[in-house]
Amino acid sequence: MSIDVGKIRNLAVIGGGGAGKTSLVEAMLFDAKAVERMGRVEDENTVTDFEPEEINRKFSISSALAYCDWNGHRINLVDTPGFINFLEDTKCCLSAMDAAVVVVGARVGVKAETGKVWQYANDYELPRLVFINKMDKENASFRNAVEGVEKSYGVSLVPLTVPMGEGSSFEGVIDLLKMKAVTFRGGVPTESDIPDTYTEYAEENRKQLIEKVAETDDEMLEKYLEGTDPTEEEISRGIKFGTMSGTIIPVLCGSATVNAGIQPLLDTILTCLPSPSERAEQHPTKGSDTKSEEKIERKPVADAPVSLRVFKTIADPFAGKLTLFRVYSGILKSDSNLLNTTKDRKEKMGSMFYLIGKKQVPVKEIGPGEIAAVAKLKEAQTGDSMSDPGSPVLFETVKFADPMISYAIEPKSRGDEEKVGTGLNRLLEEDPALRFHRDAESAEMILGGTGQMHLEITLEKLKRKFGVEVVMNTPKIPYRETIKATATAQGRYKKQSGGRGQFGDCWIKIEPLPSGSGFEFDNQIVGGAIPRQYIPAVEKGIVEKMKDGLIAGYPVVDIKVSLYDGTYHSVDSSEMAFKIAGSMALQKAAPNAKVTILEPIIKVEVNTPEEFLGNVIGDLNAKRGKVQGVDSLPSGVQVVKALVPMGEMLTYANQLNSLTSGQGIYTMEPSHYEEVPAHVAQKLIEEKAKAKEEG
Ligand SMILES: Nc1nc2c(ncn2[C@@H]2O[C@H](COP(=O)(O)OP(=O)(O)O)[C@@H](O)[C@H]2O)c(=O)[nH]1
Ligand SMILES: [Mg+2]
Repeated sequence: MSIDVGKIRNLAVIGGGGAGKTSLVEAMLFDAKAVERMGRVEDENTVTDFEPEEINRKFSISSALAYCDWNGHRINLVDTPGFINFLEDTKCCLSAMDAAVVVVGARVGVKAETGKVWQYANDYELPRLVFINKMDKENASFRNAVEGVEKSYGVSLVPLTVPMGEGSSFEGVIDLLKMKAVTFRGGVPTESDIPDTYTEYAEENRKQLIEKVAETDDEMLEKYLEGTDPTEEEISRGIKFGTMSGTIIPVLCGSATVNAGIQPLLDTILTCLPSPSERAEQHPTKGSDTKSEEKIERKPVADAPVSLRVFKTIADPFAGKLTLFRVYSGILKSDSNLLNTTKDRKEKMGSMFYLIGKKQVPVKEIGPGEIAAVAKLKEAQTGDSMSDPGSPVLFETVKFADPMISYAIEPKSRGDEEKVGTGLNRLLEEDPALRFHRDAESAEMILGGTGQMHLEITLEKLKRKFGVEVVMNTPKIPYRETIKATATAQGRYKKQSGGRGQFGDCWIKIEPLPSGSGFEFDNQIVGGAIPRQYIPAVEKGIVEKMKDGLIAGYPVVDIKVSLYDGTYHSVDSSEMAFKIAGSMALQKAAPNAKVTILEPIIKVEVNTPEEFLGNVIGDLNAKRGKVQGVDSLPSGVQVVKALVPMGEMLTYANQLNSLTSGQGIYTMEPSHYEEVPAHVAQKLIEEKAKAKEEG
């Protein structure tokens, strides 16, 4: 029997690296008796950090699933990575969930990475709770952490629990709905009356809670202002309604590692976050019928054709591939035949499981709104839709960011090229942020990803899973070329000795276009100076030449080419000849067009304690960066925003580490292209010339 859709909660646990997501999932699983023992990240035995690369580094690299049952409900959890290098996976898993729990450390508060995942949750319009974790840590401050979230994301949080004491005097939480104290002794929670010392504090906070809830409903607010408090039921309903519509974001607090404040969190997940059907009412699952091409919606009901979407793939060289998916409609039975609508291929669903970390729990039927895994699918990849072949539906999918950085790689021992290729292609299946290709010209293997650390870990996995060692060579910066002046030129290709001749002749004008415009081709030939059938050939020749670059071998962008004159020969002219003429014309126009090189500029956000602010800014300036502004968070953390050339940021992770004694973190995203300074341009042109000489 599949699980009643009204009794399911699907949520991702998200937040910055080190906030305590993995520990929080562990505590929830333990309290709900899904595991017998509570593991610790330090002891390398948590349920959701099980890959060797995660265990060694003591942080999550890849999302992991788990589930528990609480008060007759099934809670499906995804523990996600928080580190900037691994957020594409987080983004994709979030797309399959109905809600998020955002974990924030009570001492450190929000970080640059928290902002990223918060934005993803906004993009999917996900209802969310905030959990302020690590209340037991020295210098923990519930208020600072809450204010940090409110100020950074422009929201107002509504505390449902507040701490009793902070840091070493932290003894538990007050549940403001039940008006009870929940303390913990040796990890066991005990509910009791609120101690006298905390009564006033509890009442004050409850009053604020009621006010904020009343504000969500005119009728309730009117009654409240007249002196009638809303009933318990009205409060609960108000919070749920507010959370679902995003007007309220509840916040709770506690400590994952001492198991404090976790049960109120589990309760709140049931009462405030939506079931798959509630979510679907507000946020329907949209797709298109691949037969009729009509836009359709799929509702999470049992009595409907099956449809699902794959949100993650795990590659295992021995056990084969695991495909993680969510069923959006109908009941999926093992061994049924489905159509992969993304690939238009049929596939049989073999044996299916629920996952709790790496443990697989076999299951025969998966109902609507449920999350599960299936082994050894051949075709299915992350993002694919699958459905009943009779009612094919293709769901909207997640768009992944382009890689931030690429390196040329090569196997340590010659002859391992094929092994590297096969292994990496398998890893590509499980990692949507990874890109791998062979450069057509140099035949080099190019590996692209979110940062140096991402690629290093990928190569570590390649070695562990596929037994082949690889070294990273020079990073590839995606420079571009463009022009700054208008120029005209003739391209004339003539070969008329012996056999059939070749003749093509064209005149072009090239002009700069605004940044980001790409390429425009304007055919101004009138009166047949070049016959119509040869004009596309001229354009083709120009486009090919643009790919090769004009001065340093980088693709040319943002130019307009007008073809305005030419001549032809009735026998010797051919498409080939005009293509060559087009490419010659562009090369000949180059010297007068002031060709320059553009470099990618990256938007960087650095978080650092105040004492290192000077170091960080000085270093960004030395990297030709432009600091746009500095904000400070309530926790004292300084947020520096800057625009910096990508070429200067390749090893920033390590540099920031030493600039800030390991306390700084950063996020990056591509911004735009800018002209490189003359000395950099010179260097790139020389490199190209040298590469040409060496052949
Ligand atoms: N003192 C204290 N440490 C915690 C708490 N939660 C997590 N930690 C520690 O913080 C570190 C990061 O925790 P982890 O769960 O891996 O964070 P994640 O990166 O968000 O998954 C680990 O050393 C945990 O033991 C907490 O509530 N109190
Ligand atoms: Mg983790």
